[in-house]
Amino acid sequence: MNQYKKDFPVFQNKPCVYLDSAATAQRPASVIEAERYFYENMNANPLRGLYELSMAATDAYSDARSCVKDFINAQEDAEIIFTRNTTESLNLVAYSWGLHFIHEGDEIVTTVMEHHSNMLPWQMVAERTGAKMIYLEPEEDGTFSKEEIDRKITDRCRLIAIAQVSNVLGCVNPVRELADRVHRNGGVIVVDAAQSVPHMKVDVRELDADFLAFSGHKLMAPFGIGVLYGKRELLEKMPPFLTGGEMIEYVRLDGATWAELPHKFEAGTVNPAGAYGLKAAIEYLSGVGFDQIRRIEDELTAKIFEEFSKLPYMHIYGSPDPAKHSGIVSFTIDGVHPHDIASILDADKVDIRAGHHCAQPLMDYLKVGNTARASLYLYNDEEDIDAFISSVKKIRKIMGY
Ligand code: 7TS
Repeated sequence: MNQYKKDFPVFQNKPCVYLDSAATAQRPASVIEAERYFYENMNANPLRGLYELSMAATDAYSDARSCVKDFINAQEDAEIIFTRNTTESLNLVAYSWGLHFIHEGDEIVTTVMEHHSNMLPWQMVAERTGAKMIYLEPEEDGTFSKEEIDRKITDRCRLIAIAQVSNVLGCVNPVRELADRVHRNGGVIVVDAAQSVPHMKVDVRELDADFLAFSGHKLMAPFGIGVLYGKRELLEKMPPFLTGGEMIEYVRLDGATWAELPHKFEAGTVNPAGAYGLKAAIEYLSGVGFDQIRRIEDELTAKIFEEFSKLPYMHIYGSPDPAKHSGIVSFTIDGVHPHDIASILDADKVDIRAGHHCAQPLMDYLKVGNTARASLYLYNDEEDIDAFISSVKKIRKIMGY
């Protein structure tokens, strides 16, 4: 057994082969305990009360913010905005930056491999402002050719929105290169880091990202806490996304002025227990280390590739190199619908995802309706992969081939 698996209570309570971490990760006991500790010892509405419990909640919430700041190497706490998830973070940028700083005739560049969360907000901005959507199309291995980038990113490009890691292909996209390009035009880059932050060291300054979004639940934190990083000079110029309590400086009957960053973007009661759990998750991840996470994921992905290569009816999408998959393997089996693959695996307690993975334009581009997807994390081990492969090998027979 992998040395980390015992840290995750779910595997003792409901034994399973969990290969759906790209959808949501399992939580270690330390994260579950942190959230519980908050409710048992610090539960009050933060940022408001002047009594001890509320001040403890406020401290826990702001410590979590500093922890996230260090984790992604932001310059200051004010650049870290807590949201519910990646989707909310990306919508915040679209509504607040996009609708105010993108104009008719501008170009918004994204890719056909985006999750709907990083495509629909930009389609909305384009529709409302009269900007044009441009989609980068990858090669079969998930990379973008220089010609594709040169042809589609023109000097009218005001915004690039791109996933650092695709949730279907697992490829790592060239964020820094694209950041340098869009900055030459005075534009911005928005990085969807939902699938990268849990698996690799992400440094917003090294990437020169203007905005970067991720979800706590994919990196073992509780549900309902997400992050938007933004450069201060951009956040300062943006109007609030949501209005209400806690995001104001002063309210009069004829208008209001806004609170300092980051509170301007955190309207209403926040999620301090989630933030406290996110801090515990970052501490757990840092204890394991990204080199170790990568080693586990790459070894197991290589094993899946090797076993699949012996089965002529299997197809893997994306790079032929298992080390370029970030632990994500999307596949199909000739003659078998991906939903049947997932159901047959479920009977053996092997959990994978099947469907369009909220990336329908990518499915169209790949000319598949759906795929099955196994996605790994640090608690997976060889026994999981053996069980997965032996279950996969039965599928065609069960389906009558
Ligand atoms: N961006 C990417 C690249 C994602 O993979 C996901 C979720 C999101 C954005 C949205 O994250 P949320 O937390 O706001 O929902 N991806 C998946 C997935 O691949 N299977 O289930 C959810």
